[in-house]
Amino acid sequence: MPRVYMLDYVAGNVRSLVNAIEKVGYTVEWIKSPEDIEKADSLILPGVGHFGHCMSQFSSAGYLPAIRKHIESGKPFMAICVGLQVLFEGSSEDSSVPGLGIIKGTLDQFDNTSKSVPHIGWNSANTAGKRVYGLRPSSKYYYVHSYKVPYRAGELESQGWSVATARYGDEEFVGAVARGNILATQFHPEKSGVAGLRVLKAFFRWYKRERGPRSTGSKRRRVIACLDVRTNDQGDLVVTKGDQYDVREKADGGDVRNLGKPVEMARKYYEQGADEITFLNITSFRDCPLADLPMLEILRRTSETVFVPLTIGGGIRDTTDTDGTKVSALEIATMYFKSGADKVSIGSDAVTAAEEYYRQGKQLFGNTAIEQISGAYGNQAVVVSLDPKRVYISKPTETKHNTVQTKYPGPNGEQSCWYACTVKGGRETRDMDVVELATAVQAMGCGEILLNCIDKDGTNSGFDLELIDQVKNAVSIPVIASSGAGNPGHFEEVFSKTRTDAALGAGMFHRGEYTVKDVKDFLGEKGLMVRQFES
Ligand code: 1PR
Repeated sequence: MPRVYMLDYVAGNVRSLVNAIEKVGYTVEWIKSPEDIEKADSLILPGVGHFGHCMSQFSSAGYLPAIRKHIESGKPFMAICVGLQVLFEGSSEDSSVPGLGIIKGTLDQFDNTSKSVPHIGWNSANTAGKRVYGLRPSSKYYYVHSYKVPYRAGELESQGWSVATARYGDEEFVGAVARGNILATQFHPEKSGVAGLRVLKAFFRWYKRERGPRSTGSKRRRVIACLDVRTNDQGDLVVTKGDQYDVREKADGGDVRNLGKPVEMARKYYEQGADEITFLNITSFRDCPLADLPMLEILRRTSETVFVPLTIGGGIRDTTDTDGTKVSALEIATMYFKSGADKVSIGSDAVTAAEEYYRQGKQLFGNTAIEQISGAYGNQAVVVSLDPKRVYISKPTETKHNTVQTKYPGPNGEQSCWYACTVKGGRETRDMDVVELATAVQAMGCGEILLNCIDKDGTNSGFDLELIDQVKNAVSIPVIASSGAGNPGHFEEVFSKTRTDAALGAGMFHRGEYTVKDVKDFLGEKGLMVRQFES
């Protein structure tokens, strides 16, 4: 297989990119020093994370002159996400560090007053009719970023760049640029299903032939399939599903419900058109060395066939390995990212961190798992999973917590409730409500909230719209509605009645009652925009 060369630095999920490149027929050779760049006849700059962190890493490892030289020599060069951003002159994400300055212009942050930031999801890369590396106006590509290059018509074009644009809310930004030997995408081709693989294929086809490209030329609802994974009584890692978090069969000796194998099920949902796959490791297995965690192998195998974003949750906290070594949450997250995850999801540890945040008068010290992981990999890589439970009260003044006037009265006719946060899979309830938790984790650098609901989990009775409204109104980061989906109509309901950014289903897919495609077809029929799966 022909080879392409990729820069090896701490840049989030590079494994998925390697898998995608292999999928389109090439092998990846790692660049480990500036001297390697000189010898390489192509260069791929992957990137997830922080502009300043990324530039400082290149600079301290002595890569900057070699990257510039490579680009100027006319050899093929491809950059992805932060890789695109560093080609510009600078970014307000870190104004103390200049970019490479290959392209004129600077980045700024999306405005979050009327939309969720980061911008996470499927969007266009519109080339206004020009042919640019397989980009199609009808295709959707996966974006995850807080900073963007604002698009000003004609500006980049006048410097010879072909530009593909996208719109988020009322902001138009640069989705991809190409000129001569350079292709840079703000979206992740390796996470954009067949449309993304087509871009990689087109770039590498051009690269292989060593000739120029033939021409240099609103928001979609995300449907997520979630797999709760745990070890069953026989010691096998299985997909399970609870009713209000109880995953044991009511009969048959109360065994852990076994609904199938994680890797195979993830692939099935990807092929049905899932926009993302989430694995929640619902019991933390700590009886083997961390490096041998079975979940790492599951991620590695899943990322070979699943080309949409993967999130992994469960057990992400500072811990002690079986040999007594202390291992930080950041190190655990790094293992997951290296194995193919794009995001990590933190549950119990986020509640503990939020309690400390309030105890310290809302001060941040940079030492929580959320701050450390988002500092290294960007806030889009950190999801916090909330496991709230309804607490009914007869009137709002009875509690200090943020309450909801509910349409669904409690057992004694109570018309108000608040949502209490829980830890350890709902086994312990804390004196903190969801609004307090969501706003605290947002301040720490969490980029997205996975909003479960213990009362609704496994009930097939629809999402808790009151809970989703309360949290969505409290934060500016994206919210994923979870728990209670029983049919495609529930997805339509949550998307049309709340401002949720994504919705997740589990049991209805696992039991084979509906496919992800059924849900997306139904949403499409109802006039809601969804990404269609391209085969
Ligand atoms: O606390 O950081 O180790 O993370 C543990 C993670 O495991 C948390 O994200 C927590 O939500 C999850 N978890 C723990 N115990 C359970 C359990 O079910 N016993 N599962 C559990 C949470 C809930 C959803 C589920 C939706 C949709 N699963 O992810 O998929 O409710 O279900 P439905 O559509 O069938 O209603 P930490």
